[in-house]
Amino acid sequence: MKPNESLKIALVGNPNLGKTTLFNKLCGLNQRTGNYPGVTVDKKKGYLKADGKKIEIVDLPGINGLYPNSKDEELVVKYLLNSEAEDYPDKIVLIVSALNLKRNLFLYEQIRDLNIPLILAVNMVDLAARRGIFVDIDALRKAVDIPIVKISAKKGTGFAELITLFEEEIVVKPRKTTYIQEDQEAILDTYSQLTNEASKYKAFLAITEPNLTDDQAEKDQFILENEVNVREWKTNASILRYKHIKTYFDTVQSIDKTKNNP
Ligand SMILES: Nc1nc2c(ncn2[C@@H]2O[C@H](COP(=O)(O)OP(=O)(O)OP(=O)(O)O)[C@@H](O)[C@H]2O)c(=O)[nH]1
Ligand SMILES: [Mg+2]
Repeated sequence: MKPNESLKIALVGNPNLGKTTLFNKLCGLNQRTGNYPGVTVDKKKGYLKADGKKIEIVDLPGINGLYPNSKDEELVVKYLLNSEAEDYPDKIVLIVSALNLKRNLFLYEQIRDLNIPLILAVNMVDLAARRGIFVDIDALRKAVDIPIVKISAKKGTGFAELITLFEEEIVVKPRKTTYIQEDQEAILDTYSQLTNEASKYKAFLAITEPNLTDDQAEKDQFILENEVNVREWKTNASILRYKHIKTYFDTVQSIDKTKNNP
């Protein structure tokens, strides 16, 4: 962050889980929300005043993962990957829904590997409680090891804690790779060295996602020479990530089956 510039916080998450509802409440705005995915299609800026300081909040379209399947998703993924850009956020708030936690944690697992200062906000806790779905925040904090807060964007609960986290320093702790098989990791390391890409996961995305970087001819050459099966790498990465989520998920969520949960 440059002097005199305001802190920039970006709201990221799967579609339809309350990003814009949170954005509107934080910034006193009235952007469109709706109970279906794909309501937000562009990047929107707003401002929040906290302790007399102006904080910039960026609302984004929902994404299912870092493998973009539409122009809206591509906009968000490129924004997250381009850490040299002027408008790169200082922190990301990753919003997940207590109703859909396992699926939403998949995106968490991907974004975590970008090594960006990250806050996890578990939304919809009001609705989840009514349906008998409970998230053990302490267990989740222990599993993910990043700042985490429970909120209801609709009811405005948990906001004070969230805003405090906006201003706190977040130390990014790189972690062990979870998404690639050991025998493939050496190939990834070679690509990182060749391209001077410090982030292993960004190197992985460059190899497996044709639309995210420009040097396609060089990438194709590398893929050919190293016999990389891109489709297999991507499928394996998803399987390995879900396997990793399974190692902690049962400690995190409990369901009261007597309640009418869908
Ligand atoms: N019960 C409850 N509903 C919520 C909460 N937060 C958001 N909603 C509802 O969830 C729906 C989706 O909200 P949005 O804010 O449009 O979601 P979004 O993540 O911006 O969606 P996209 O822009 O499509 O990615 C709306 O119907 C909201 O009213 C919450 O904390 N509790
Ligand atoms: Mg939205």
